Amino acid sequence: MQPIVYTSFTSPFGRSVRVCLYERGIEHQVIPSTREQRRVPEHLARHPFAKVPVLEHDDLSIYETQAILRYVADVFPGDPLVQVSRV
Ligand SMILES: N[C@@H](CCC(=O)N[C@@H](CS)C(=O)NCC(=O)O)C(=O)O
Repeated sequence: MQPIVYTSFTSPFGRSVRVCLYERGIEHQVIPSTREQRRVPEHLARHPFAKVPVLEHDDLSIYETQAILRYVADVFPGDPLVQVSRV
């Protein structure tokens, strides 16, 4: 199943998720979420703090950007998304 990203188009957190999916070459569906839509029970079941982004993939639903980015990096193979340089 194609991942689904619930986000708002102005969200820098949502953009991070989309950039990582893009870097991995993963097609995904974006569902824009307004402030009002984030407060309905369906969204609160996805994100208890009524925020975005949320990633749904297969039977998994993940919130918190760092957790989503780690999931994307782990599940979709590719080059490292983070490079640590030591000087
Ligand atoms: N700690 C969260 C922060 C997410 C967050 O603050 N998202 C903002 C959009 S950039 C949001 O949903 N704000 C809506 C609100 O607070 O009503 C994460 O890292 O994903």
